[in-house]
Amino acid sequence: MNQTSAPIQIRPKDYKSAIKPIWCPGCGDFAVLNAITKALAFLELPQENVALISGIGCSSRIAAYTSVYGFHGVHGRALALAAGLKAARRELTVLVAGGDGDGLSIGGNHFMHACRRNMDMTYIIMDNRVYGMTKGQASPTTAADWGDSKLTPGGSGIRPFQPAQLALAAGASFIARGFTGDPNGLARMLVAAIEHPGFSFVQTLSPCPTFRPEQMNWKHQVRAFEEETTSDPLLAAQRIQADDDMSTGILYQTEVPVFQPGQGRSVTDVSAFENEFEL
Ligand SMILES: Cc1ncc(C[n+]2csc(CCOP(=O)(O)OP(=O)(O)O)c2C)c(N)n1
Ligand code: SF4
Repeated sequence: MNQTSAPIQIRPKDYKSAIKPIWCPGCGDFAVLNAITKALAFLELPQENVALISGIGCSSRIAAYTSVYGFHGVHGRALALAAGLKAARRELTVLVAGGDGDGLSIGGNHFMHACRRNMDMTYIIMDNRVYGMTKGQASPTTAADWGDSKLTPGGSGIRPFQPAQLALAAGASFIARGFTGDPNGLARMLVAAIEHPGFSFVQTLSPCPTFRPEQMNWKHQVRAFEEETTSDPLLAAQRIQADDDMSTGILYQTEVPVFQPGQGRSVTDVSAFENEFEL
């Protein structure tokens, strides 16, 4: 008798590793992990065709918690590592994840250039507006008056970035803001980000109940962006500027040539440089 075997369906849990997360109870990062695994299962991407690169921080531990290829890298250097990987292995789906400190402070320069370079990858900033791993210092997305401590008496006194505004100014072609309180919405957003050709930026509001317990109220403050996604950068800039950094949705999406070294370009043989610089 002919046996027809049903196709093996890949499930979100298949993308999780055997390592149990050590995030604090209630940390938003659990929901980011779930959203990533749901998005990968929806897209039916084989584990061996995906890589998740991260920096350093509580959020950056995420690479170890998945079963796809991973690299838990160096603080602020996840995007640089990812760019190198994508240049060498263009067939891989490359995801990058880390904290607001990792991506916007020490890694801020890499972020700007990743936006304008537009290599095909998805970057998730798990934004808790604090340095969680190092016990609660102000980050570039922390309000100026938050965090009265010996290090920052009365708060840092420095105005925060709006990450979406920064991404737009730097030339990102896909800008979204998600929330861990809506993991299914976040998963759908990640599917759109992964499918977008080019650099997709997904700022994810991910509460840190340990150092910012007041963020547990985000579920009452976060709302969906009222407008449809725009491809007009001026309109996007106005909307992002007028927003309080708490509205979720795909804010901006446009088509820009994707940068892939070696694709459609001539590649210089390194030995040619040796001749040029010979004394
Ligand atoms: C080069 C370097 N500088 C500083 C540190 C210390 N450090 C580790 S994690 C971190 C910040 C973590 O904050 P964030 O990136 O926002 O992630 P979270 O822990 O909040 O998820 C810092 C400053 C480091 N590991 N390496
Ligand atoms: S310190 Fe904050 S960011 Fe880090 S695991 Fe705990 S709740 Fe999450």
